[in-house]
Amino acid sequence: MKDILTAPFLIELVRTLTNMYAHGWDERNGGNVSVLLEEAELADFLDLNAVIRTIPTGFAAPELEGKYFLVTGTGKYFKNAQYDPAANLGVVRLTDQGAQAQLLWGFTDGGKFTSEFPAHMMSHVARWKVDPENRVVMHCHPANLLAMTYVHDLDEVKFTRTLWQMCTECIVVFPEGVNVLPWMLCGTNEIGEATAQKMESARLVVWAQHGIYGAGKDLDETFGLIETAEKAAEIWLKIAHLPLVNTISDEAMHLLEARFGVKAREGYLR
Ligand code: 2HA
Ligand code: ZN
Repeated sequence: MKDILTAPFLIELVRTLTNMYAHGWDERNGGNVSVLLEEAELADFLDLNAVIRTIPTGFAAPELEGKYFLVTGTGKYFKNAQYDPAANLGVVRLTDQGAQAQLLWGFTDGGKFTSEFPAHMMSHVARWKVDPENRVVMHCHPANLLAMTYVHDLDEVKFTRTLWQMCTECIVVFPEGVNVLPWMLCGTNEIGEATAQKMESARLVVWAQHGIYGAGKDLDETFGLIETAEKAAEIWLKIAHLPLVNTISDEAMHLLEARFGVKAREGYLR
């Protein structure tokens, strides 16, 4: 059996969490990440019959049966993951259609997965319907996107168009736009279901006055999505109070669509 601390999936997650913390997106215990793992990639590192303990999840979905996830722990600080991965992270296998999580590694101080586990698992299920390759769900609290939700209309078309207009790359990186949820109580199945529903039409879901969810095929793609939206929000906050002289026109957006082979969300461009 190889040492799991040398597993590429673990090293990549720890590097990503460290980077997210460095970006200021994950103060204290803010944020959470889950990564779908294949049984074959885990089998080199763990005895998959050795269940440490079983933790109830409080939700179920048939698509989750037998799935493995590497996930951040509740109350854990991203900044500490690199120093003690085994206390801050865990590997679980979902059984009983997701109602039970069998801990196979990690959460060594008796902890468990993030309080946002429902939103993560329901978002994975939602993304698989539109993208069977989706493996990552990421949540964090980037300051500029968060600030924007206090002063910008939360209408999804308006919010998306503003972000697209802030950097040329935005429409290329997230042509489906960003979906937005109003403020809701976090950590509940309700916000999990609402997030998952929004995830069916976009990989980015803003939680007003809280943060953002991203989903993608891998950690780089998902990090990059959030990074790009956050950069656009930063630019918007720099210019929103100034007289607007220039912008990226819808005509220019159509040129970007053609040049980069992307299609903007239906009805979002004129
Ligand atoms: O505690 O970000 O939404 C981690 C969170 C909750
Ligand atoms: Zn949060």
